Amino acid sequence: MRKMKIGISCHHTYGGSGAIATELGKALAEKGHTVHFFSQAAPFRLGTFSRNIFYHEVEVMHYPLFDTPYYTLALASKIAEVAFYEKLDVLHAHYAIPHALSAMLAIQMLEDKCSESKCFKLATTLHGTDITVVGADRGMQDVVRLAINKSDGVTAVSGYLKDETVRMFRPKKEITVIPNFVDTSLFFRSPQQEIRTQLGVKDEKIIIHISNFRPVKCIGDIIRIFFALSQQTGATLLLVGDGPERSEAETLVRQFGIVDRVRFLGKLVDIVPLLSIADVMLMPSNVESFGLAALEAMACGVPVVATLAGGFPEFIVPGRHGYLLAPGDIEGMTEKALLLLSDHDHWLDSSEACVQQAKRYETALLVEQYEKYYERLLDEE
Ligand code: GMT
Repeated sequence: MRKMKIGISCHHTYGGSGAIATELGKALAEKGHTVHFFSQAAPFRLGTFSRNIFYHEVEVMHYPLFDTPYYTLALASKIAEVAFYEKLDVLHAHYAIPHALSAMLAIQMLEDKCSESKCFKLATTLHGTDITVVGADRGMQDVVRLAINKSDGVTAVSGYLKDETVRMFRPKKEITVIPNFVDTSLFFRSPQQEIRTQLGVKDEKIIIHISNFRPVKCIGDIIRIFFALSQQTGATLLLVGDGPERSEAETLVRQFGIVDRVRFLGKLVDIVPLLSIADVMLMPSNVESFGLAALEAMACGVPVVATLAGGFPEFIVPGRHGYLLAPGDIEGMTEKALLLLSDHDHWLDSSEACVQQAKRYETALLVEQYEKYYERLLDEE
C-alpha cells in the first residue's frame, strides 16, 4: 500500500467523532503514513509525540467587527496552507460541518495554485449528530447538503446513519459504511483493586455511563433507572464525562436521595480502569448513530443496556451482549440491568460474548478499510 499524506480535521472536544478521528490518525501514522491534524485545540486523545504526526492548531482571528470568531474560515486557510506546502493527498473531515465545508473552501482557494485538477481529495465521515441534530435543523440543512455533495467521498459510521442521510439529503454520491472501531490491545478487562479502593467501593456492582452529557444521551433516564435499581440491589453508578445535562442530573440525584451511590467523575481520558470494574453500561440515548462508548465497554467485557435505536442493533445482539429496549422504557432497562447483575452465569456469558464481538471491530481492520477508501478516491479522476 502506498504511503499517503493525510490531513484530518476534527473536533478536539470530548466525544466520539474526535476520539475516532484521533485514533484513526494515530493508527495511520503507525503504519507509516504522514498525518496532519487540524483542530481548535489538541484533540483530547492525541497523546504524546509521534514522528509521523503533525498537529496544526487553528487560531481564529479576533476583530472588533466580528461578533463571533470565524473558525470555518480560519480552518479553511490553515488547510489550504498545509495542503499546499505539505502536498496532502487526502483531507479527511470528521463531522460534516464545519470541517468538510472548510476543506471545500480550501480546495477553491488552491484552484489556481495547483497544477493538478485538485490539490487533494476530500473524504468526509458523518458521525451522527451532524446529520440527526444539526442536519435536521432547517437553518443548517442546505449547508450540510453542500458539505456532503462537495466531498469526493462520504462515509458514515453505521448503516442507520447512511440510511438517515440518504432519506434526509438524497446525496449525489454513494455513502460507504465504515463503523467505529476499538483497539483491543488497549481496551481489555484487567484486575483493578486499586481503583475500587480509591473510589471506596468494595464488592458492590458497578453501573457505568460515559458521554458528553448532551440531551440525546438522556442522562435523566440513567438516574431514574439507577434509582429503581438501587431500591433492589446495592450498586454504585459511575458517570464519566460532562456537559449541559450534568447539573440537572445532579439535582435529580439529590432529589432521589442517592448522592452517596452516584459518582460524577467528570471528563476522563483513561477510561479502561473504570470499564474494567464495571458490570453494566447504560446507554439510553434517544438517538445514537453508533455508540463508540458502548463498543469500548464491550471490549472490556461490560454488557450494555441501551436503546433499540440508531446503530446499536448493528453490533449489540439482545440477550448476547446486553439488551436493547425502546427509548424511554425505564422499567424495561431496569429489569434487564437487574437480570445481568443478579444472574452471574448469564453475566459471564454476556461479558465473554462482548469481548468476542468487539474483536470484529478491531482498529487494524477498520483502519485498513479507510486506507483502501482513500486509495480509491485517489485513483478516481
Ligand atoms: O454525542 C456524542 O457521543 C459525540 C458525537 C461526536 O460527534 O463526537 O458522537 C457521534 O460520533 C461517534 C463516533 O462516530 C458515535 O459513536 C456516536 O454514536 C455519535 N453520537 C450520536 O449519534 C449521538
